[in-house]
Amino acid sequence: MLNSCLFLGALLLLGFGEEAKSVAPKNQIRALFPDNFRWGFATASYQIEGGWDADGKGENIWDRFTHTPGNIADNSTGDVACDSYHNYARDVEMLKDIGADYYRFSLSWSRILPNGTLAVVSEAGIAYYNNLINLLIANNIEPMITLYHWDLPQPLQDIGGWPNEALIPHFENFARLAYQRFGDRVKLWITFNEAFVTCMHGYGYGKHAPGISGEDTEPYKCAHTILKSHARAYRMYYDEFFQAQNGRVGITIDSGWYAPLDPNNPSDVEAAERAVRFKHGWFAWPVFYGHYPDEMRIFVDKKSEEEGLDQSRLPEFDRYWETQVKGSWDFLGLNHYTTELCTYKVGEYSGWSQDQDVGFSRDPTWPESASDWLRSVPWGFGNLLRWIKRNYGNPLVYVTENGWSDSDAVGLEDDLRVEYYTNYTQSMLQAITEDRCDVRSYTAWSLMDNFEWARGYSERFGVHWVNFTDPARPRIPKKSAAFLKQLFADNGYPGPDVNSSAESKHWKILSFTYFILIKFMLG
Ligand code: GBE
Repeated sequence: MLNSCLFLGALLLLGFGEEAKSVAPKNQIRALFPDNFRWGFATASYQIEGGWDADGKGENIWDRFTHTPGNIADNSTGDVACDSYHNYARDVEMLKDIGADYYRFSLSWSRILPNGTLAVVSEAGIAYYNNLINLLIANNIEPMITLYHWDLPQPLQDIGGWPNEALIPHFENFARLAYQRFGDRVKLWITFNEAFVTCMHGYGYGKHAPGISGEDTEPYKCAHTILKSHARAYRMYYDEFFQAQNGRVGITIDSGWYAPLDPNNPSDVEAAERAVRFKHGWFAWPVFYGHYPDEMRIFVDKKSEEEGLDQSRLPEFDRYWETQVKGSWDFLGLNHYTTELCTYKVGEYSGWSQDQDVGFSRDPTWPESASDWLRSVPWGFGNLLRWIKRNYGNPLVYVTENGWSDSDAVGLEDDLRVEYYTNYTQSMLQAITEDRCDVRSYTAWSLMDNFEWARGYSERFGVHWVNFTDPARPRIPKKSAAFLKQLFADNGYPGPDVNSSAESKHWKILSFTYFILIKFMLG
């Protein structure tokens, strides 16, 4: 009670508001996360492992895509990447050094099932993950597994990929094998990472593997298959494994925060709300409620009709699938990076990005990263968390990614990343402490620099520097690694030593005044 009053008082003092654009200077306030809050790092198989054809691994869509010239900014591939296939022990050492509670990594489907199906099971692939899992556990770091982080086996793309519902049983088989072989030790499962990106970038814009452009219908079909596959993997865990393994299964959904360009213009306010529903709601609404958000249904149905189609481009779940998909979560995984401004703008062609009638922009004053889509807008994070609380009934949230990119030139003194992590974790802390959002863990992206998809190695997201020209792929901690190590150890911002400095006396008096005030207000 005393602690939370002090914290509230300090927040009042610093003028935190719903859209506060500045945050407390770090280490000035005592602001701690709940005692059971957990900290970790994330990576993904294709981005770090390398060993693209090692020990019988099959070809996946990212192997095919990067081996086709012209697809990747710097013409690089993930053939070697961080070579974590050989360096995983070093990865665990870094996690240990930094004090991570858990490690979120993904399975390469074609390392385990070279053809994507149960026809061939690679024991070498399974052994790689067993070694990693065992070493993590030996070091008291909990494994959190993402089953699918974008690297579909090529043979499954050859039958149509995610727009084809034939993939549902294939994913179910892969998930079952993973539960069978790792589930005795792994208790946290994420079925899909950012299905939005798989569907829009892979099958809509064509900027990610498999490089298909078909924005009008393909992403909607892709999302539909993925939601059904997720639901099957979730239900099957409860039917076949939960009793023996007692783990938890969720899905990771990505979303920015979408704010009105002009908060005093009602159509901008509506556009922003529609944007969150089209982005986060596309996947989360079915998982919580069994159907797509009403706004999506109304907009896409209407446009499909105007286009003279005899059925909507947005598919529907029948009764059976509605009950399968609805409630298929134990926790909500959230990847959040940035914010965009929204205004009403009539769509120009057919497809998800135009169906919502929203025009997007960024405030030029928002600090820039090395990625054109990523600006630092800390208050957007808190607003998204509060939106999630309001719209889904305060679900248990694990933040499964959040991070910042810079260029090679920045090197080890990554001050902007430190600033980003400071400001974003404080915005999250405010949502937890003040607004009671049920967020229980935070995962930084990423443990180390890695293969940034279509951007190759030109954008670095790591808190460890990786030298990609050295065959040994050495990793060196950046300033941000030291910063997060301290943050994890302190479980927040412990503030100045209250017994020593003169400044602290001033804080004590102010906090006490607020404490009395709040106590008085609360009766
Ligand atoms: C996440 O995506 C991913 O889960 C993770 O794998 C990734 O490394 C990390 O964030 C950082 O990006 O040339 O038009 O394709 C835009 C975050 C691609 C959302 C980048 C795809 C941001 C969606 C560039 N975007 N990403 S291009």
